[in-house]
Amino acid sequence: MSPTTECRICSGTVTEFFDLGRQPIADAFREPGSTAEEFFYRLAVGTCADCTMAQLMEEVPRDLMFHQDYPYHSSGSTVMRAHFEGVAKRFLTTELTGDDPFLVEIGSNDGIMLKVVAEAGVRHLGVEPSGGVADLAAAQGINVRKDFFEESVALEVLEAHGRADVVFSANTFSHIPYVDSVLAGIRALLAPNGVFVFEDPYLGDIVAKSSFDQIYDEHFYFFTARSVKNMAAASGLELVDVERLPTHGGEIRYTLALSGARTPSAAVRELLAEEDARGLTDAAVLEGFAASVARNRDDLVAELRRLKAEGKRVVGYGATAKSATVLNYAGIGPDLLEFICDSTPAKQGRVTPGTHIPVRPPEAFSSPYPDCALLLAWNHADEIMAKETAYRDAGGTWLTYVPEVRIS
Ligand code: DWN
Ligand code: SAH
Ligand code: ZN
Repeated sequence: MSPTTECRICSGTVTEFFDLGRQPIADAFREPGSTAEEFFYRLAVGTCADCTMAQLMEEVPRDLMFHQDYPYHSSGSTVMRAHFEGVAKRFLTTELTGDDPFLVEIGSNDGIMLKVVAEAGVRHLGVEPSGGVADLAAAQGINVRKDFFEESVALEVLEAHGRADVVFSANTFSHIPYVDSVLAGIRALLAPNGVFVFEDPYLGDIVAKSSFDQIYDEHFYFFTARSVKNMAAASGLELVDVERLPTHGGEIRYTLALSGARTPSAAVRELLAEEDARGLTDAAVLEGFAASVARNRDDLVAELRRLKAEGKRVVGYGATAKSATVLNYAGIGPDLLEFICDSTPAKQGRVTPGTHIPVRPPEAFSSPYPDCALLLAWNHADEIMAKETAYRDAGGTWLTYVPEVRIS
């Protein structure tokens, strides 16, 4: 019998379909030689028989993940900067054209999106609990409240600033287990015709691409149109639009409105029908995913061992949060991966959680180039390949593991 737990959305029964073992906090990069005890939990994922929501079986306390030293800086990718500039500009010409509009962002990080809204002189507020990244946004003139978004915070924002025309959240709503409080807060905060728009990794893409490393402590939920529709309905909100996005390996931008305020688009109906036809959250499909991930892991370890036996130097590229899952699940340490290069100053000079692989600045990559690079930031492949053409010209190869293990 597979383990079960209670659904965080509807109290139904969640049945586990995949166990990724004992895992550390994905973004807890450590000082080398630190003797402080590492926090570990069991990373496993299941789906609810009633509302279909895919979710983690265990919750990691939020303060252990999101704090002053949270190291992920959204603005580290040029492609993501352009993406969020596009998001902001679209809001500025659609939802934010009324009299003195107001936008709230949940999880504004270093201000990658709000910068554009602030520069346009539009009223805005970011709610961001991680102090270091919140300070980076504030230093650019962006209004930020250092807090976890929840109902009580939403009511204070409402009191101080009035109703919001848009509540936006990227790669954050899926990080928050206590959805009832968040949606109650959003419902109170939204203007009668306001929208809650959020972008998060799509379970349909994770399954199709075997991108199992999207599963880690911060990613508590794995949304589908069906599960989001069910979740929204329970909170007096309605799914009125969906849009597939290429970001982070395949995401969906969901738009919720107050129930009855807007007419759901054809795209919602079409995606629901597509998910039903695929049987996206059926046990057989999810068990097939788990089996293909286990194969993927075995292939990756075999490839790294082969390269090592041939005396080849292999390094990692991009010390992502996702890489904690793949490295710990596959047992890949400094014996197989010499170091990982990463452009984020807060990660450099540290070692990876659980596996203790050194993280070095990008310059380490070329001095001298390795024989092979494991592309851990596979979702930024185009951007990274474009800036590292000299590596391939020098004979270097890329090792990828999503959707399958491949050297190119
Ligand atoms: O959902 C989340 C996403 C948005 O960001 C968070 N829970 C945490 C984080 O996840 P991640 O660390 O897996 O995200 P990325 O965007 O895949 O991380 C890319 C990493 O690679 C960063 O550490 C920066 C680095 N990088 C680099 O060294 N050179 C990135 C690019 C584009 C580069 O050229
Ligand atoms: N929106 C950015 C950041 C994603 S990283 C982007 O798409 O790149 C996730 C962010 O959510 C972190 O900055 C984290 O501090 C923040 N976060 C986590 N829990 C939150 C909560 N309950 N309320 C608001 N922000 C939260
Ligand atoms: Zn449920």
